[in-house]
Amino acid sequence: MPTPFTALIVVDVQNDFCPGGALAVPDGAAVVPVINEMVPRYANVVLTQDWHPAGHASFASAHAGKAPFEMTTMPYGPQVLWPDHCVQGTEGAALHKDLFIPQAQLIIRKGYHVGVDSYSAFREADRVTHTGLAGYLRERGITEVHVVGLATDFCVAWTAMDAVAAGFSASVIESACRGIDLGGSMARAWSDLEAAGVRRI
Ligand code: VGL
Ligand code: ZN
Repeated sequence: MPTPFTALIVVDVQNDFCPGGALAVPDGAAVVPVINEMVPRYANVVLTQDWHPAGHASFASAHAGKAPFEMTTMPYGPQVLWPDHCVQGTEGAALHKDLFIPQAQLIIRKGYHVGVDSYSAFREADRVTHTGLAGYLRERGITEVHVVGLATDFCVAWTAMDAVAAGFSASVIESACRGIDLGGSMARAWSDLEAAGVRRI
């Protein structure tokens, strides 16, 4: 149950991650009514948007000879290469039209540095550049986060694990998430989440 010190973080419920989008998560739009229904129980709600400049380094199209879903090595480590998605200001980067969260207090955008990906809403993939979300939550007296949205095995999982790393208690609400499941990434995400102390609701 949320307390007055719990924030719901709604991760990347954007057109490109829904059926018909550039990086569609299977059944991704199914999270929309589930999230709409839970939101009134929260005093604090934060949304995130994956928000890449054109030519972003996480796009396969930015790497000669590479195809989407292949791996590459970035200065900060291994990186999955994705189809072009969530380009700043495009319809694909917009929130799903049926997501209804008028009381959301903050929209945090991430992945806007052209050379660095950011699955986590707290910390970019270089693991040192912070987005400011932890400071925002802390200043508002929030101690706990519930994480929902897309995709379970990437942005949801990394956000929940970084929430714990930043000192918050964190839960992932499974019925309000859907995953990509690339090469066993769903099973790995759930075991990493458990090991990090994230609760699975
Ligand atoms: C995501 C892959 C690339 C996500 C974002 O929202 O899970 N996945 N960019
Ligand atoms: Zn992305």
